[in-house]
Amino acid sequence: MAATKTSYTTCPLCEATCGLEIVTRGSEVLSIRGDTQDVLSHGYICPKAYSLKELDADQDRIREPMIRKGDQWQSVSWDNAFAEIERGLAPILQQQGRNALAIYAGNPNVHNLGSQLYLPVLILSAKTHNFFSASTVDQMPKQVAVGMMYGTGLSVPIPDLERTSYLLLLGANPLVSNGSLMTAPDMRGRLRRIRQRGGKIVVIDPYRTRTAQEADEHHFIRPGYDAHFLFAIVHTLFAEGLVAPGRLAEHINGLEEVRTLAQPFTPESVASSCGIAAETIRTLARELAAAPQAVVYGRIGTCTQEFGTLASWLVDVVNILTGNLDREGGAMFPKAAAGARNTQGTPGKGRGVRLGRWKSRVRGLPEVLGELPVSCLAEEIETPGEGQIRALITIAGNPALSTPNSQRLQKALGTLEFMVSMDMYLNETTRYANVILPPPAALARSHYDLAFYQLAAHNVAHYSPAIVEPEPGTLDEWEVFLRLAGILSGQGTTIDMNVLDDMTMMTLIQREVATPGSSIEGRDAAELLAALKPRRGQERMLDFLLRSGPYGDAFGAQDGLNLAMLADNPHGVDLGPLQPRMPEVLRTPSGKIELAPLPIVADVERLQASLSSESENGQMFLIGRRDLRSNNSWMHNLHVLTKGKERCTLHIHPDDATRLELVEGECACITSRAGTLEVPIEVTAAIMPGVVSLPHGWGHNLPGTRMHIASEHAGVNTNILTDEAGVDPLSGNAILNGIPVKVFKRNPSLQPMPG
Ligand SMILES: Nc1nc2c(c(=O)[nH]1)N[C@H]1C(S)=C(S)[C@@H](COP(=O)(O)OP(=O)(O)OC[C@H]3O[C@@H](n4cnc5c(=O)[nH]c(N)nc54)[C@H](O)[C@@H]3O)O[C@H]1N2
Ligand SMILES: Nc1nc2c(c(=O)[nH]1)N[C@H]1C(S)=C(S)[C@@H](COP(=O)(O)OP(=O)(O)OC[C@H]3O[C@@H](n4cnc5c(=O)[nH]c(N)nc54)[C@H](O)[C@@H]3O)O[C@H]1N2
Ligand code: SF4
Ligand SMILES: [Mo]
Repeated sequence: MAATKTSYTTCPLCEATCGLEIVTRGSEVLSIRGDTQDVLSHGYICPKAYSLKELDADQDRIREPMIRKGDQWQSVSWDNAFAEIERGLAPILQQQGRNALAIYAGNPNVHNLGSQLYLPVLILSAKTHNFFSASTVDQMPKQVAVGMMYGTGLSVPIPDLERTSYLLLLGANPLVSNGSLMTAPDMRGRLRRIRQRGGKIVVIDPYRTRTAQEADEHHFIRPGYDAHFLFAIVHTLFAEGLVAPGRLAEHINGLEEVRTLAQPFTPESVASSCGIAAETIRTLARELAAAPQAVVYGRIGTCTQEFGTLASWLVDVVNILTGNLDREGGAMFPKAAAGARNTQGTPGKGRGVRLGRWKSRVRGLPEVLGELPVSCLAEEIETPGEGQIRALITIAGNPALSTPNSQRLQKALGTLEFMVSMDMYLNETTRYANVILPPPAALARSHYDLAFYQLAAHNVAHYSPAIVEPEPGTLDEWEVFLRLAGILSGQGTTIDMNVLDDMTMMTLIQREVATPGSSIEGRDAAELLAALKPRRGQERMLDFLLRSGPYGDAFGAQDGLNLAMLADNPHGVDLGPLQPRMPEVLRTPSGKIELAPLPIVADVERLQASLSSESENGQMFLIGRRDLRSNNSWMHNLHVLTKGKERCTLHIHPDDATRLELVEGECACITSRAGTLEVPIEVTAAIMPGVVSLPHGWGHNLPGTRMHIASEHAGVNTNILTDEAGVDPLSGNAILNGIPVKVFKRNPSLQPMPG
C-alpha cells in the first residue's frame, strides 16, 4: 500500500484563498482540513473545502474530451477534439470574419493559474471584439470606477479589517460569501475582532443577512438606492464641514466638483426612496467622519444594480473625503507579488484605463476593459448582418444560468453554427457545445492566486504544486489554451507546444525589459528566458512575474522572491500588513486621484432623475442571495453540499405574504418583463417588505445535461426573471438586483380573466 502524503495548498473555490492541509494516499484524498500555519487563513476553512474531494471523485465530471453527434456524446482523444474544433471554427472565421467568433469566460477562470496566464493569449489570437465574461454580471462597475480614479482596473482599495474601528458594509454578505474584492479568510473572526476592539459595524442591505446579524446596526435599503444614500452621506460631510482628506488632499483632482454634484442629494431628498431616515444618514456620516479609522465597503448589491458604477465610485469618494483611503484601518491598496498593473512601469503615473474603444454591434454598448457586456450576447447571436456571432467558446462559464434573461440566451445558443466549451460538466450551457474540453481535476493542478493577492487584506504570496497525479489523458489548461490559440491564429493543430510557449514567454519578457521603471529594465531577454529553464508553461510564467515583481529577485540583481522560494514555503510567504501606497500606486495620466471622472459626473443626472420615479402599484423588487454551501451554479452536483432542506426558495416578508395570501411551502408565481417562474415560498421577516429574494445558479432540470445529483433538486433559475434590456451604462454591467416583479398566488395567465 502506498504511503500517505501531507500536502499544502490554497482552496481554489472562492476569493478567501484558505490554506488547506490535504492528506492523500496515491490519488485518494484521505482528509482535508484547514492549514493552521497558513500565513493568511491560519487554519480557517468553510464547508466547501471538504467538497474538493467529492468534486474530483464526481462520476459526472468530464474527464476526456467529448464530441457531440446529434444528441449523442462521444469521448475522443485530444488530437481528435482539436481537429474537430479546427474543422468547425476555421471556415466560420474565414468566411464570416473574426467577430463571428465570441468568447465567454466564467468566474472560475479567476481562480485558476493556467487561465489567468494563458487565457489572454487565446483572447489575443481570437482577434474578436466579441469577448464577454462573468465580470459584467459581477464587479465591472467597481473596476470601471477604480480604473478611472486610480488608473488600473484592479486598483481596488481593500478594507484594512485588522486595524479599522468602523466598517460600513453595503450589499455584501461576507459571512456567507467569504468576501469578494476583499480576500480575507475568516470574516466572522475578523468582524468579531473589530467589535472586540470597541469598533462598530453597520450593514446596509435589503435583507437582514448573517453579516447584518453580527453587526452593531443594520438598515434596510430599497434595492438600487445605494448611490442616493452614499451621495447623501457625501452631502452631509460637505454641509457639516466634515470633509478631511488629510494627506490625500495634494493627490486629488475634482474635490470641488464632487461638492457641487452632492448639493441636491440632501438626506431629506433621498430618505423616502432609500427607505433610510434622513437623521440616520446624517448620523452615519458623522460617525464615519469621527471614527479614528473607518472604511466603507460595497459588493454585489452595490454593483449589479442600475447605478452600479456610481455606487461603487461613491464608496471610494466617502473613504477619500473622510481621509480613510490609503491609511491604516481605512481602505488600502494591496501590493501583490506578481501580475499587478499598479506595480508595473513608472510609479505614480500611467496610461489610465481605456474604455469604449469599440461598440457592441446591435445595441451600441461600449467596450469596457477589453470586453462587451454579456447582456448583449443573445442579441449579437440572433441579429443577422456582418459581425453576427456564429461560433462561441465558453471557458469555465455557465452563462445559460448566470446571465440575465437566460431563456433568450439559451435559445440563441441553440442556433450557433459551432460551439466549444472548456468545462468539467455537461450542464445548461455546455449541452449546446459541439466539443467539450475538460480541465484536470482540481487537486491535480498547481495553484497561485494571481488575481486575489491583488485584492488581499494582507500581503501574501502562496504557491502550491499539484497534490495528486493528473488522471491519464489529462492536458494542462495552459496547453489547451495554447492549442486553441494555435487554431485561432491559423497555425493549425500540429504546432509544437514548446515553441509556442517559448514565443509567448519571450514576448512577455521583451515587453518587461523594455518597460521604464522595471526592475529588469534593459536586461537581455534571451538570457532571462534561459534563466527560467527548465520550467515551462504556467510555472515558468509565474516565476517570471514573481522575479520581475515588486518583491522579486530581479533575476539575481537583488534578494527577493522567486518560485523556488515560494515552493520552499508551503504555508505561504507573509509580505506584511497593507502599507500606504499613495501616490506610487497611481497609474492615471494626471498622476492624481481622479475624484470626479467625466463619464461619472455625466451619469449623476440619471441618478437625480430617478429620485422622482414612481413604482407601479403592486410592484415588488427581486434581489439575489448566496448560500454558504453553494458556489454560483456549479457545485450543485455534490451530495455533501446539497443534502438537507431545499434552498432555492422565494423569501418574502410576512406582511407581503399575508397581503398576497401566500403560504409557506406552497408555490408562488413570480413574473417580470423577461419571464415567469413558479417557486416555493419561505416567509421571513429578515427581508425588507416589498422585496423578494431568490438565489442564482439553480434550474438544473434541463434536457441534455448530465448532473445526476443537481437534477434531483433542480430549483429554478432566477435569471429567467432578470432583464438583459437594461444595464448600468458606464460599465455595461447587468442589473441583477432590484428587478421589478409581481408576485401572485397562482400563475395569472392560467387564471380566468375577470369579466
Ligand atoms: N441573478 C443573479 N445572477 C448572477 C449573480 C447574482 O448574484 N444574481 N452572480 C453573478 C456572479 S457574481 C458571477 S461570478 C456569475 C458566475 O457566472 P459563470 O461564471 O458563468 O457561472 P459559474 O456558475 O461560475 O459556472 C462556472 C462553470 O465553470 C465550470 N468549472 C468550474 N471549475 C472549472 C475549472 O477549473 N475549469 C473549467 N474549464 N471549468 C470549470 C463549471 O462546471 C461551470 O460550468 O454569476 C452571476 N449571475
Ligand atoms: N457560498 C458562496 N460564496 C460565494 C459565492 C456563492 O455563490 N456562494 N459566489 C462568489 C462570488 S462569484 C461572488 S461575486 C461573491 C459575492 O459576494 P457578496 O457580495 O458578499 O455576495 P452576496 O451574498 O450575494 O451579498 C450581496 C448582498 O447584497 C444585498 N443586496 C441586493 N441588492 C442590494 C441593493 O440594491 N443594495 C444593497 N445595499 N444591498 C443589496 C443582498 O441582500 C445580499 O445580502 O461571493 C462569492 N462567494
Ligand atoms: S472560504 Fe472559500 S477559500 Fe476558504 S475553504 Fe471555503 S470555499 Fe475555500
Ligand atoms: Mo462573482
